[in-house]
Amino acid sequence: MGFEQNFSLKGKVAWVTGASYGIGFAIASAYAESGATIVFNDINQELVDKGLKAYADKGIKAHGYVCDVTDEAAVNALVEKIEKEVGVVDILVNNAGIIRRIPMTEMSAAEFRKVIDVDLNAPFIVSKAVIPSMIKKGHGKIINICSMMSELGRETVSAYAAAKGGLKMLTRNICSEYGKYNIQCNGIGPGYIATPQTAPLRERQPDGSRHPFDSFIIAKTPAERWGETSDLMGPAVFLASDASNFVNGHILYVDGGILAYIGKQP
Ligand code: NAP
Ligand code: GCO
Repeated sequence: MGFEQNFSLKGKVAWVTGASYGIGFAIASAYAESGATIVFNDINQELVDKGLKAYADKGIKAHGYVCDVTDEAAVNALVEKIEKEVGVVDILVNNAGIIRRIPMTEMSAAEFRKVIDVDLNAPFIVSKAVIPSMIKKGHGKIINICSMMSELGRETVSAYAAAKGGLKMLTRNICSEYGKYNIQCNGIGPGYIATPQTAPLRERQPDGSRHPFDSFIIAKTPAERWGETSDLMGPAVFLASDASNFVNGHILYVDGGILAYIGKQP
C-alpha cells in the first residue's frame, strides 16, 4: 500500500458535533470521502433532518442525532446509542459552537456563561464521554475547533475569546493526560470563514459597498480573501488520520496567514 493510505479514514467512526451545516458539515463530508462513517448531532430534529438531507444529496449516509452538547446526561446517553447503533467513536470533532457579539460591560453573566457552556464546557463533556472507549480500543483522535480568538481578542467577543482560549488549553491538557493511550488531541484554528456564523460581518451595506469588517479582514489576511469551509477539509483529514499520530497538543491555524501578518497599510 502507498503512503497515501496514512490519510485514509476507512473503517473509522467519526462524530462531528453541530454538523448539519457550516464548518462541521464540510469536515464531516471530507471524512466521509476519506472512508469514515459519519455521525453528527444538532440541537433539534429540524436541523438534524436538514443535515441528513444535505449529506444524502452528497451521497453520504450519515447517522444524525438530536443532542444539546451542553447536556452531560444527554451526551452520555448518545455515546451509548452511537456505540450500539454505529460503533465506538474513533474520531471526535468538537465543532458545535456559538458566538454572542456584545460589548463586555453590556453582556449579562448569563450570556457570558451560555457561550462558555457551549464553546468550552461542551467539548469537555463530549471528550470525557468518548475517551474511555478510545482507551479500550487503543487509539483515538479528538479535534477541537478553536479560533483566531484562541490567540487574539477583539471588541464584543469577550466570552467567545475566553472560551476559545480555554479550548486551546483543554486541547493541550487532553494531549498531556491521554497521549499515553495513543489518543491525539489537536485543535484547528480557522481564520475568518464564510459561514452563517460570520454572515453578519459580511453583509453588504445599503449602498452596496462591503461591510467595514469584511474590508478589515481582507486587509488583515495575506490571502486577501475570507476562508471557505472547504479550506478546512484537508487539515481536518490530516489530524484525523494516521498521518498525524505523532502530532499532539497542536493548534493548526488555517487562517490564510492572518496570525503572521501585521495587516495591509490603509
Ligand atoms: P455555525 O454556522 O453557527 O454552526 C454551528 C453549529 O453548531 C450549528 O449547527 C449550531 O446549531 C450548532 N450548535 C450550537 N449550539 C449547539 C449545542 N448546544 N448543541 C448542539 N449543536 C449546537 O458555525 P460555524 O461557522 O460553522 O462554526 C463551527 C465552529 O467553528 C464553531 O465552534 C465556531 O466557533 C468555530 N469557528 C468558526 C469560524 C468562522 O469564521 N465561521 C472561525 C473560527 C472558528 P444552531 O443552528 O441551532 O445554532
Ligand atoms: C468574530 C468572528 C470570529 C470568527 C472566528 C475567527 O466575530 O470575530 O465571528 O470570532 O468566528 O472565531 O477565528
